[in-house]
Amino acid sequence: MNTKRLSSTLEEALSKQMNVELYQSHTYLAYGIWASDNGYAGISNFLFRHSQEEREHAIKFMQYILNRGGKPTVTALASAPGDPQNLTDCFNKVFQHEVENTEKIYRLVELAFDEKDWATWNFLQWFVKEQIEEETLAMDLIDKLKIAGGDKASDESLFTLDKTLGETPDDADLARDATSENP
Ligand code: OFO
Repeated sequence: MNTKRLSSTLEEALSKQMNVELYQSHTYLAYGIWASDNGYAGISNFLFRHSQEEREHAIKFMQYILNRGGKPTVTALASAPGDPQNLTDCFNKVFQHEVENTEKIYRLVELAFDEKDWATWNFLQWFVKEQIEEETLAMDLIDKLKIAGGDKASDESLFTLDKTLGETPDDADLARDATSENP
């Protein structure tokens, strides 16, 4: 009896996204190594944690495909992108990676919608919310660096920024959780 509850198109697309998440993990690992090598212990800690999160995203896709009777495929990963030129470049690239990933998630949502596969559509909503958080987090990185003085930041403000990012939580506050007392 066929117990597969996913179309082959969605099975393949979700499996592809699992590998995209692994590549994101790969990328942040590489950026974390670059940051650590440049003496930014806090920023590298932030990026390593983020790399772990991306791996967890891949596991969610893997598990969902398996739960629906499909079989994901782990493919070869491309090399991680080269080292960023500086912190501004690093944070801009993190933001860019997240925006590109959001677009991929939206395409999957569209596909699930077109197929009227509401289980998959529902599964993907977790990722839609997650991407709002991740884009917010990446924008915060850019803002914090700008306030510290960007590429011309003093050693002292870079030291503080690095320390702050080492302690920054993995989740960003979302608009839906804001209240008038705590906007
Ligand atoms: Fe940073 O994104 Fe996964 O989904």
